[in-house]
Amino acid sequence: MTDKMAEPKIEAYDGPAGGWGSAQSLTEILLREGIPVSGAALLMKQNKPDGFMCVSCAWAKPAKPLTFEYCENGAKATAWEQTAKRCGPDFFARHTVTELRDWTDYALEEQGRLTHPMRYDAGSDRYVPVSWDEATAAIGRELRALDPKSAVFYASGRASLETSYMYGLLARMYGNNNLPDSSNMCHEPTSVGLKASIGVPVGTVVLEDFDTTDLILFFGQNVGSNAPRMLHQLQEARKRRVPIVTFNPLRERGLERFTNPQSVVEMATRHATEISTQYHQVKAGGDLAAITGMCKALIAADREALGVGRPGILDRSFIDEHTHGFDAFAAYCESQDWAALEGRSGLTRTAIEAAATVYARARAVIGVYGMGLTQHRKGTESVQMLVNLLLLRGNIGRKGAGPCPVRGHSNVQGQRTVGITEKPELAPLDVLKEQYGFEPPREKGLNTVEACEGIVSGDVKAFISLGGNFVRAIPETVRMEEAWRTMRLTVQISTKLNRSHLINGEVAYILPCLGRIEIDTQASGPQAVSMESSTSCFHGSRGKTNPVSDQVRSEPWIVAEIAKATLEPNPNVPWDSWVGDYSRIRGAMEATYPSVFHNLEGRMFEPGGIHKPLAARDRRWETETGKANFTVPEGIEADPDMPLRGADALDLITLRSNDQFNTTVYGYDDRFRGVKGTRTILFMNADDIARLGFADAEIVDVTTVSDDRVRSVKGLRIVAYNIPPGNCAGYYPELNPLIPLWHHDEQSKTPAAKAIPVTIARSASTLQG
Ligand SMILES: Nc1nc2c(c(=O)[nH]1)N[C@H]1C(S)=C(S)[C@@H](COP(=O)(O)OP(=O)(O)OC[C@H]3O[C@@H](n4cnc5c(=O)[nH]c(N)nc54)[C@H](O)[C@@H]3O)O[C@H]1N2
Ligand SMILES: Nc1nc2c(c(=O)[nH]1)N[C@H]1C(S)=C(S)[C@@H](COP(=O)(O)OP(=O)(O)OC[C@H]3O[C@@H](n4cnc5c(=O)[nH]c(N)nc54)[C@H](O)[C@@H]3O)O[C@H]1N2
Ligand SMILES: [Mo]
Repeated sequence: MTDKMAEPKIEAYDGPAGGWGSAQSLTEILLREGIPVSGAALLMKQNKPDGFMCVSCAWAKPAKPLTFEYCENGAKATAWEQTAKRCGPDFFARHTVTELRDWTDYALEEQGRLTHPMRYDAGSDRYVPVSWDEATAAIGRELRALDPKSAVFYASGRASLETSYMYGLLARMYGNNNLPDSSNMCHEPTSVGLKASIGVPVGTVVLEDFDTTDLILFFGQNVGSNAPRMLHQLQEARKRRVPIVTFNPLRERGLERFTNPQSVVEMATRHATEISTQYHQVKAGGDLAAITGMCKALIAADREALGVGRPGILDRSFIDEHTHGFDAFAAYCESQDWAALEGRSGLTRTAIEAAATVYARARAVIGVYGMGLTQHRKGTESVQMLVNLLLLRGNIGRKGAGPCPVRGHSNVQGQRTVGITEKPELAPLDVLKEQYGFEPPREKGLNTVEACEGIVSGDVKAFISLGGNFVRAIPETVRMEEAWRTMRLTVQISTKLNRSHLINGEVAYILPCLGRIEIDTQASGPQAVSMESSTSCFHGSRGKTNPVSDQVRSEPWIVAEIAKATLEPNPNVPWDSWVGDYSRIRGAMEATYPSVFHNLEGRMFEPGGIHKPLAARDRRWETETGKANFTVPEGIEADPDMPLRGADALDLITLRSNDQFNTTVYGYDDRFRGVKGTRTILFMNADDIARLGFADAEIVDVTTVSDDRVRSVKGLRIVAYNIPPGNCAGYYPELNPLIPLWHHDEQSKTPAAKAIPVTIARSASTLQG
């Protein structure tokens, strides 16, 4: 089955981010999902202190929310979860798994919410209904028969702090630290890079910093599509004439201009605020060079000023008191050659110096970043280079300043806080040992890439998934799908059907769960859960709607049942009592992390949330040197294989459209980029199209440059686009077959999804969507 799509159309979009286009797009999805317009009253509860926390992105929730504290994409995510459509046993009876493998991501999730636990039946090649008792007993039996090192417990970043805490404990009591989470594909360079540089694995900026900052630097984050509520902070800052300097290969609409869809006046007058004051179309992977250039310019200007007796540009007292490694870093910058920096960044020296000049004038600077900085072979070094820039003028641990990684899933950061990590040193193993009386495993567990390697080699035999669509989100689709089906056990705790359910192991279960928006009633009554935002604030969340079916269970309940069926009973771990009253799970979390969750129960519904203590905010540096570290990278090249590429190779960026949440495809329009009715496209620079002998709208095949195996995606339509020469771009996850598993950040092993070397050829296949 394929989707019925309108004839694809490519047409430049003139509107701002937000505005009338956003209102229209939202109405369309509410209608399609069968949500009555009165049901939209639900949206009024979104991101409010007494309501539910959005299931889309992790952006901060203000203490004084707007009347409509949601955005187009947050509302789409609510509509997607609250759809009137259902995917139950009758659906599975009608379709074999082999048949469903040919369906698109869109078609699968469009079937609606999963309603019953299902077991894979190899004889009929179908999923068949199973009771919860049978399902959890069988999963426990399978896990007990395996070497604990051969099972993986993945978490996509949505599940609550309570569920995640229990899930981490389950894995460790079972016997491993194999706890990769979606963060391994996303902000792991942040966890590794910021921890080494400034001693905390997360950003230091909180919402109030946007009120006092004098400059925002913006690297590789598409705010208009992926964290739209942040546009309100950016718009407010622009009203105070705060400059915003953006580095992005694509001119993203949300970074150009914004009309607040909640302002009657702005909507009526079609008034839009200009967002970026400087827009630098850096080449993919060129940030390392661009930021090095800014640092070089600042160091030179400082030297010059001091030489003629003027005050310096750098914050010397901060550098002396708080940092380590400045001299080596300054020497490194001075030794860099401008021509090389220009060549690699794709920016002129003048442009880089213009950015450095604005930076030198600002007292408090925020450095915002997203996947454009992290998803590279040198992703960690890129993050650390941004920290270097901030350190030069003391822009960490000061009001209105600091690094601001924009996290992805709504609780991805929180999952790390409660022990979902493959790195044993990041989990309080001794405390857990004491608290629960068991011997936690001490060996490093598998991260995402290592879990994939283990599946290929046959060492990993079971994969439990707490949400997500792992098979579709990882690199190397073709080889991974083959290897996946050799596993003994696959378990998916999910809300909607996706491709990971169909690439199943020998024994496979789908366990349908409640979403966060639904009322979760347990022995003690309706329950609340908590999560952590991108700015390290904890918030409570209460479900508001009736469960989609009486057969779905809550995530804590499912985790507890798997644990009870798998583990020897341990009187110190009261799984049933926890599930009966989630405040007891929060009590256990507080016992494990007393300073982090002090009185979480009493404070989780406070407006603005509870701030997690962050040493670096107070200029306490919990690093190896006890200082904030300047880091010298290996070089300015974000991809060590770059010199091996031929002249015909382009660097492919994979990214999100405005109509998807990760592997969830809401629709086929990417309004801001002017694409309608298709996702199988390749954005290319017009000069490259001509130079390589193609034409706009031509259908092409794309192949990865590598010498180990052939990786291709066929039938993409060329779209001439404003993108730097030498770069091209297309949509994730359709292009994931092109990413080699080894193409990852060296330090954190985050797949490098943003600069994949590819060549392009005229397509042998005929026209595609
Ligand atoms: N609506 C919606 N919201 C989401 C998501 C979603 O899919 N849909 N996903 C969530 C998740 S899990 C995450 S991690 C975030 C992701 O949010 P983003 O970090 O915005 O992720 P991407 O869409 O991958 O886009 C990254 C941006 O980086 C730019 N870019 C690419 N390469 C480079 C480069 O080398 N340098 C620079 N400077 N820029 C570059 C791209 O042009 C693009 O604008 O959003 C979260 N929020
Ligand atoms: N090429 C390329 N690949 C990428 C990226 C990229 O930019 N380019 N980005 C990477 C990034 S940043 C990320 S975070 C990963 C995302 O990887 P994942 O987090 O694994 O994938 P999602 O698409 O977010 O998962 C969607 C599924 O989650 C389930 N789900 C939704 N809500 C709930 C819930 O409340 N509970 C449970 N249990 N399940 C739920 C639904 O069944 C849905 O089908 O992909 C990565 N892959
Ligand atoms: Mo992410």
